[in-house]
Amino acid sequence: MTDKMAEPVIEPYTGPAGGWGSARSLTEILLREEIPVSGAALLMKQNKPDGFMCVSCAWSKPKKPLTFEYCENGAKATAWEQTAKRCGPDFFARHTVTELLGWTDYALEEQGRLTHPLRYDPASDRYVTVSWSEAFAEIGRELRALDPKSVVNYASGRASLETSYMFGLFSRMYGNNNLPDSSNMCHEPTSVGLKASIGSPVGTTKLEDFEHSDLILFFGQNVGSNAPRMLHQLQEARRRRVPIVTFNPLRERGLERFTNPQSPTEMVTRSATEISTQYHQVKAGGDIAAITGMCKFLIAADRDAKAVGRPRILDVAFIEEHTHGLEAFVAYCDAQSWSALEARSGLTRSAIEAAAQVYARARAVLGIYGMGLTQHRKGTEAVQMLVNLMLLRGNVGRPGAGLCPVRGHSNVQGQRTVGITEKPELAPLDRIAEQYGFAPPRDKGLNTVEACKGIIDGSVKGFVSLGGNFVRAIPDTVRMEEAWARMRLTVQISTKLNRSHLVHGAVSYILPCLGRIEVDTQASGPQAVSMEDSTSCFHGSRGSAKPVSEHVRSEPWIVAGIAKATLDPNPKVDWDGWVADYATIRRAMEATYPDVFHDLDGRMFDPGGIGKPVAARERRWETESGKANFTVPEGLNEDPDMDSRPPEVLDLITLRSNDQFNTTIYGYDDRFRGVKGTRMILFMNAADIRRLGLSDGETVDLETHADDGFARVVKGLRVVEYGIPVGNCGGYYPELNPLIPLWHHDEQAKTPAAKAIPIRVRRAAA
Ligand SMILES: Nc1nc2c(c(=O)[nH]1)N[C@H]1C(S)=C(S)[C@@H](COP(=O)(O)OP(=O)(O)OC[C@H]3O[C@@H](n4cnc5c(=O)[nH]c(N)nc54)[C@H](O)[C@@H]3O)O[C@H]1N2
Ligand SMILES: Nc1nc2c(c(=O)[nH]1)N[C@H]1C(S)=C(S)[C@@H](COP(=O)(O)OP(=O)(O)OC[C@H]3O[C@@H](n4cnc5c(=O)[nH]c(N)nc54)[C@H](O)[C@@H]3O)O[C@H]1N2
Ligand SMILES: [Mo]
Repeated sequence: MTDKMAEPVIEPYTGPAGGWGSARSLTEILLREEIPVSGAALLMKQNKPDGFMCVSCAWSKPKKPLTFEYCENGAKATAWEQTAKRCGPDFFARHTVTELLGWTDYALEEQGRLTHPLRYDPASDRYVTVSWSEAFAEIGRELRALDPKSVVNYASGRASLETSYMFGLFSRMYGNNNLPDSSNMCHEPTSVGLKASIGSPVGTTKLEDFEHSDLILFFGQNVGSNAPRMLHQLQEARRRRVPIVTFNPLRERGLERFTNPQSPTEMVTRSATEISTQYHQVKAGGDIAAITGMCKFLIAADRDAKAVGRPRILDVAFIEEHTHGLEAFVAYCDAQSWSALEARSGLTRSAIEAAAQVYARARAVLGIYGMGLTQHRKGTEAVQMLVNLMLLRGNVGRPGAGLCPVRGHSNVQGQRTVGITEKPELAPLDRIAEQYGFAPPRDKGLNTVEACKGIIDGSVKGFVSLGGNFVRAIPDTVRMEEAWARMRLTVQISTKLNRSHLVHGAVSYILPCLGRIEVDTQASGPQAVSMEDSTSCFHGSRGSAKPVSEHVRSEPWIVAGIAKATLDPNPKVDWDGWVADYATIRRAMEATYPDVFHDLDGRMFDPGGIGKPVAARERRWETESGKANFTVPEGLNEDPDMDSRPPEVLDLITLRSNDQFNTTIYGYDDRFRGVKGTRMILFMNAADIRRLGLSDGETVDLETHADDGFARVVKGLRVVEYGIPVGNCGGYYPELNPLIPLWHHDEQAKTPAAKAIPIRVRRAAA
């Protein structure tokens, strides 16, 4: 099936982020999902205390929400879930799985919400309807027959704290710690890097810090598309004349200008707030070099100040009392030459110094970052380099200052908090053992990359997915799809049809679940769930839309169903009681994590949420040294092979458009980047286009530069001349995932390095 697409149009976008473009884009999606205007009233409940928490990004929910506390993309995510379209038994009767494999991601999800539990039927090559009891009975039988170590239980980051707690417990009672989640592809370098550097694996910033900050640094996060509600905090900061210094290879519209669609004055006068005051188009993978340059400047300036008795540049008192390792870090910075720093970062010394000068003057600095820092082979070191910069002036653990990793999925951080982790040391296994009277496995489980390796080598035979679209989101798509189909069992708990359902194992189930916006009624009445946002606040969420079908079930109900069918009964785990009343799950969570969830059930609807204790925010450093650590990177490159590449090899950045949520494609426009009607795009610098003998608008193929014996090719991309550094190019995720070798990941956190993939560009054969 082909999508109904107009001829692609590429023309520079001159408008701001937000504004009328945002209002138009939202109207289009409400119409397309056939949502009547009255249905749009649901949006009024989004991110409100006593309403539901947005299913899109994890950005913080304020204490005093705006009348419309949602953004263009959050509203699109709600519309996507609330759609009037249904993907039911008649659809699966009409289409074989082989046929559906030829459909685009867009076309698959556009069929609407899944309505019935489905089992793959090899005889007809179709998914057919089954009863829930049949589904659980066979899944249980299959899981019991498999070695628990050969099964992976993946979570995608959207499911609630309650469901995730049950899912983690199920995995451990079954016998493994194979609990990767989407965080493994996302902010794992944050969890690893921040933990080692400051002792807390999460950001130290709270929403109120935005009101006290006097400088914001922005590294590799595309706020306009991926966390648009943050634009309100940024706009407020700009009104107070707070400078915003951005490092990003692309000039992203949301980081340049914003018109608040909720401000009638701004909309009518078409006025916009300038967001970034300095914009540094760092090369992909050049942040370690850029930040090293800033630190080098600060250290030298501090020496000069000290020599002549002027106020110091470094926060000497903080460093003395709270940090470890400054000396080695200073030696490292001193040893780097400006020419190397310029070459690796792609920025001039004066540009780096300009950023450092603003930083040196600021009292309270926020360091905000996203996938531009984490998705590199040295992603953890890049995160830690930002920490170094912040430590030099004591910008951690005081009002207005702090590290602010912008998390992805709306509960991805919370899933880690309640035990979705392959690292046994991160789960309170002793307490779990005592609480539930069983011996949880103590061996390390599989993370995403290890799970993929296991699927390729055949050691992973079963995969249970709590949401997500794993096979589409991971690297090396072509190799992985082939291996994926060799698994014995694949079970997907999902809301919409996606490619991971179609590249199925021998026994394969799709279990349709309620989304967060829907009413979830159990024995004790309508239920609420909870989640954790990007600033470590827990919030309650209550759905109000009518469930899509009488056959769909809630995520806790489905997890309990699988658990009961698989495990021997355990009198200490009352799966049915939990499902009947989710407050009892919250009480169980509180018993496992008494310091974290004190009275979660009583307080989760408090305006602004309940803050989780974050030690580093209080300047308590839970590290081995007992201090905040300066760390020295192995080298300046975020990819150790960068220097040895032939000149025709470019570093490919995979990006999200303004019209997608991860592998969910809402449409084919990327308004802010001036692209309409296609996603098969390659953004290139004009000089590279000339140098490689290509021209703007031409069709090209890409091949990965790697000598591991695998040809990785994506064909048919249109060259678009774009303001991107020489030597870099950009295109869309997930279409370009077949180009990422599985081994191309962060060395420490194992996050796939999706931001600087070495590729060659070839003119497409005529
Ligand atoms: N609407 C919408 N919202 C989303 C999502 C979505 O797909 N759609 N996804 C959610 C998820 S799971 C996540 S993790 C977040 C992702 O949100 P982001 O962290 O913003 O991730 P990306 O879209 O991958 O874009 C990263 C940015 O980094 C820049 N960049 C690339 N390489 C480098 C580099 O080497 N250095 C620097 N400094 N910058 C670089 C890119 O130009 C881009 O602007 O958003 C979440 N929110
Ligand atoms: N090249 C490249 N690859 C990347 C990235 C990149 O920047 N570049 N980013 C990475 C990142 S940051 C992430 S987080 C991963 C994302 O990887 P995943 O989290 O695995 O993928 P999603 O696309 O978010 O999952 C979409 C599916 O989730 C299901 N779903 C939606 N809502 C619900 C719900 O409420 N409950 C349940 N049970 N299911 C639901 C729907 O069926 C939908 O089809 O991709 C990673 N892959
Ligand atoms: Mo993510």
